Amino acid sequence: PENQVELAVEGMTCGSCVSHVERALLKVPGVTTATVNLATGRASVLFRGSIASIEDLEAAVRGAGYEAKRII
Ligand code: 9UX
Repeated sequence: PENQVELAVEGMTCGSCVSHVERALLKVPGVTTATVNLATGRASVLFRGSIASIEDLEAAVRGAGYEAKRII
């Protein structure tokens, strides 16, 4: 089954930042969809909960150079 989570992403200032975060999330095994909104600073992620954890998602965002916190 797929899980959905919203992350608050801090530190994005341009459209390329959005691409960086989306790519980082999509590289995490189990992630199927990652949509990042620059204006709201939010990332919506669909992932297979048996493969990826929310911690994995947060770590990926941080690894790309941004801060992430679960909000929903
Ligand atoms: Mo350009 Mo957005 O360095 O960080 S990708 S401002």
